[in-house]
Amino acid sequence: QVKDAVEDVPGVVSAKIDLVWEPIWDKSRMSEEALVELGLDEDWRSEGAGDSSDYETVELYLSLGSNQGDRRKNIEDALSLLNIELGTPFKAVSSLIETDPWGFESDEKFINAAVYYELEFKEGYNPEAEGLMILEICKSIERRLGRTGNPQYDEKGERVYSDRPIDIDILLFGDNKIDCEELTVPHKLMYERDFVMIPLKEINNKL
Ligand code: PH2
Ligand code: MG
Ligand code: MG
Repeated sequence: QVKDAVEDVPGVVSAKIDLVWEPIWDKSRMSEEALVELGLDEDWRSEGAGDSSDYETVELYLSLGSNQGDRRKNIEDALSLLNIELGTPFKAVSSLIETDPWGFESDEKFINAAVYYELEFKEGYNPEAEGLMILEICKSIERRLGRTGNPQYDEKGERVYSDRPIDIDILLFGDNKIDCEELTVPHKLMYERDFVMIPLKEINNKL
């Protein structure tokens, strides 16, 4: 179990926060009328899925982190919104672990988690375009949950981190390699970060 696995990992305070995930507005539980009213009736991701063979399933792994405000609620809200925006409920979510800030000084500890989705894309889809679409979904949810400001860099061009209500990062998007200005997949630093890898391996220990 994760709880045993993380005990000796530096920086990981505890894995004893279990996720109580009560969907606030889980699409699958809403009536057709409610979906239409909220404009959620059209599944932009799973459109056409299941009825034809020219769609493929692509595995998406995301990392979630919060060290400001009601951290657990921020993570749960992010999951609810991701389910809606990605058009499908997640297939797996990790435990929530509490971790020390990595790469910057802060008194506010993080709660971190990982989540796994299976998305349907038309064969021959453009990974970069779809990756950027997913990135925009993540960014818009971050803003909606109160994240403000743009990424900051020091004189050397290194990223300077700060406290945040929510951070949603794309870790893996199928086998796709994306390297453009806005997005690098697989996530550049994921394998160096216990706060990413512990929840991720809990979902899939082959990663
Ligand atoms: N995210 C960062 C920088 N440092 N440290 C922890 N413990 N958890 C995070 O999610 C995290 C971090 C940049 O996104
Ligand atoms: Mg991050
Ligand atoms: Mg980020």
